Amino acid sequence: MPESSRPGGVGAEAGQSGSMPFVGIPSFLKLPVVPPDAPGWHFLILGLPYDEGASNRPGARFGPRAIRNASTLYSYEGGAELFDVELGRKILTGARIADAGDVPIVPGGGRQNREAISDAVRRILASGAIPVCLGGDHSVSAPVLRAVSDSSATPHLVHLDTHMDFDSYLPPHTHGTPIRHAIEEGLVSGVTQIGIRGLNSGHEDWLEARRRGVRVVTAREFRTRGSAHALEQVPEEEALYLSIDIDVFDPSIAPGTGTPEPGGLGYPEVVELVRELARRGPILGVDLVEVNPAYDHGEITAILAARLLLDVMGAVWEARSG
Ligand SMILES: [Mn+2]
Repeated sequence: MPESSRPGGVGAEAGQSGSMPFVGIPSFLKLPVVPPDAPGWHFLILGLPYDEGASNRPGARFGPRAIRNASTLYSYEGGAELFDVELGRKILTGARIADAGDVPIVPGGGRQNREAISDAVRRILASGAIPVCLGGDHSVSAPVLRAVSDSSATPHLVHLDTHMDFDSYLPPHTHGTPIRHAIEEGLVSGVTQIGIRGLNSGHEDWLEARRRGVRVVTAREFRTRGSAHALEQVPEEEALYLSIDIDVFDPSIAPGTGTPEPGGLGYPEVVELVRELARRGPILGVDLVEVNPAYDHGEITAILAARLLLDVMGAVWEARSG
């Protein structure tokens, strides 16, 4: 086992650290699996295999497993040697990351599932770690935000998505409604949406979201005016929560999702945006939702999701470490 294994990483005795990506048990990055309240971790990965909020094509319940499996691509040397050639430096050096497993979702669980999600996130926050949640459909963001706003500051929500998720047409607690919940319940201090496009965000909902102070940067605006314009919408020196719906990306690079929409963002500009966001305010928690392996091809969506999560954690870690 190489000396450089991630601090607290999986022991060589388990055949995880130092093994090839295709060997071993696919926790996130093949890191140790610990309870959500395990102390001493900087980031805890939490799977939310829930997709009963899907309004159309289900299957995002298999997202956490697909992302974990894809993440093993980056697990050489226990994930401790993440040298980013483009940055010219290692990322996540010294960061203690573990996998807190999945929330025990049950079919038809409704409120029980939402409470179980909030409970697990509360436990992670109480342990001092930053929760990094793998969806699941986007309805999971509301119970996650409930836990975040209970446990720490009420964050400003930065929401990367095709859709506004501010729907008044769908029943409550679906993946089209988490942003409405977050605002109506006072779980967030404000919302900035980036990447919005397509034909499935209703006009009335659009108007109402604007009336409630939601700042919207469409995909077109983002392309033409750049990430600087998007960042201007995010208040300075406020705690942030980052919710990334994988469908914010163009379907050509992220086909594995329930409601793809042409004209989406590319990977490099999203990573750049995330780095700048992390410098702008402390990021209290993250979710990445709507990866649906049933519609994926060549695992490209899952691999994109896994890589992006490493970038996000790397940006948060770098901002935090100064
Ligand atoms: Mn969404």
